[in-house]
Amino acid sequence: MSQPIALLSVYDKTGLLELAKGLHEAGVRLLGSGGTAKKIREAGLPIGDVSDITKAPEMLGGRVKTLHPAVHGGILARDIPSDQQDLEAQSISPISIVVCNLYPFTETISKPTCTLADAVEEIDIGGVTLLRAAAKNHARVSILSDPSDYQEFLESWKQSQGNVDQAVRSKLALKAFEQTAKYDDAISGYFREQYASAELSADKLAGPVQRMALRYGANPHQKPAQAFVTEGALPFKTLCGSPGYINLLDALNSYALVKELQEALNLPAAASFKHVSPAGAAVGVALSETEKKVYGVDDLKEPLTPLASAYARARGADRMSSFGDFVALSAPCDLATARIISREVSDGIIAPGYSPEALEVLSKKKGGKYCVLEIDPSYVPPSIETKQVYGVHLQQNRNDAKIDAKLFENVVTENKELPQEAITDLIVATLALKYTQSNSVAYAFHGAIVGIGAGQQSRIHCTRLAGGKADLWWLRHHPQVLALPFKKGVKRAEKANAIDLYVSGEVLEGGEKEHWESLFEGAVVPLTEEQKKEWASKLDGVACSSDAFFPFPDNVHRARRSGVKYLAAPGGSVMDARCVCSTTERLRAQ
Ligand code: 93A
Repeated sequence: MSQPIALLSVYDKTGLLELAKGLHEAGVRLLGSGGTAKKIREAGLPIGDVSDITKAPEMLGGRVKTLHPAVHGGILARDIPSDQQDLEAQSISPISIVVCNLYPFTETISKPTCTLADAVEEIDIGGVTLLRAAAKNHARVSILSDPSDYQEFLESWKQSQGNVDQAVRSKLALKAFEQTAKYDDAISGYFREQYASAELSADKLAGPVQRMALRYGANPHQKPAQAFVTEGALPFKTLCGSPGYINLLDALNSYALVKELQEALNLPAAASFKHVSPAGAAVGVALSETEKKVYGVDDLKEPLTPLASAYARARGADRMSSFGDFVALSAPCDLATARIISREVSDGIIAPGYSPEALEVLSKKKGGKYCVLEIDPSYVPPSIETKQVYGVHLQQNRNDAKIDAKLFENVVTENKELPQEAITDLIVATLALKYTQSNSVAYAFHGAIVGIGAGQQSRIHCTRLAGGKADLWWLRHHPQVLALPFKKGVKRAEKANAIDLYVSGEVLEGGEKEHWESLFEGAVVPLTEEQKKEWASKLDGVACSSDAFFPFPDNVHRARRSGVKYLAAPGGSVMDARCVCSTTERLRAQ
């Protein structure tokens, strides 16, 4: 058998001499590229130059060192007769071991003085080719891409007298592939930044771009931050303002929700997001005169379009939580919707378009800094989604569960009646849960979320939280609330806060009490517990959805106290029968 050959070409020369010495002692013939061969030779070890086999000098200032059929033929040849014949015909010797690590591209580009030319020069071509070729042919070749593997490899080489286990070669090949992938990621990331990026200056924000630099991440100290896609362009463009990291989390999740709502119910939909969960979501069901008052849109000059009704409902369900929201619309924003938004404290909006008048209104908000994003409605996200937590990549298929009327066909109670309005509300509630922090419960009525209990560790806490919010929402319909004698000039957000304190019956003291009272003309009579109870009993026909089974019937009882008549939850609890039975009993009792 001919003498095995190792080809060495490393930028990081850590452990190189020990490895070369060991391989030499084990009878391996060494070949090296310029600097690598020099270092080994200077240590007194015999090593040939790559040019001995290529019969060509390194050229172009080092850009071509190992790129040659004599090298890659020697690496890629399989143990099959036709490959062996090819090698013999060209007088090429097979190479058994490749030792290679790459030019430090990432370190170079992280230097503030790095120019584009510096970065370009640091792109390793021959080394990547060595790694890939040797890793591809790992059925025969061992590829050492990490100095920390040298010692162990030497031992197995010696022990096996040159026949290292396939498992060893496979593991080494995987490592080499991971390294070239990471290296390519760094290169494409750098060029994305150079050639396909919108910076924070307004003039560059016009067209769709592949990458967008963000001021910072989830917190101001989390820098740098960016948003990008690896193919094509980002599915949205910025028409006004500059979105932050959390804005984008809200925008993309909320748009996905409204898009699905519109597809499921064939009505324009709107959502009001805060901290990556919906505070409200609704479809465009027309508002009654009372609802217009409750949602604070009775004084709007423009007639309410279905889209405007959807946003009024989404924004009005939980006005406290929606303060400073991110808005998503399923249809192009019209003037009426823009007018409602313009009066509220809000951070930004995403929609598949804007009428010129609507855009004009929104562009003036927040002193011209209101974030206005236009999403491409035809965009289809990839089916696999990956995120990284504490350095660990988590990957899953996108949640493509279809939420439509079909999902609610399995009615398990005695009462099988499920009116169309209830199906609409169940779809709204269940779809909202799909885009809410996991472990949550939502109540919906008249095509809108009226209470959502998001991301609680206990199911009954979700049900209570959502129920509590629905109760407050319903109390806001009480004639005494609608007649609260607010002084002229009290701001909308301040009114919302004052009403919230009134309906929740908070006991105020001192300065807070004084301030609250100062908002009204004259004294305000509080709602008594009896009045609240009596009013609560008037609410019926609410739909409630849960993203996991109810472990105990207490959830059913709690939901019923907030007017819930239709419950949707996955089965699977040992208490399923009890929960179903409680539902039937509760409804029969009333
Ligand atoms: O410029 S290169 O892409 N052209 C090549 O043909 C080539 N072959 C190996 N760089 C090349 N290499 C890289 O040179 C290796 O990846 C290694 O990082 C470095 C080793 O160079 P030297 O042996 O001269 O120190």
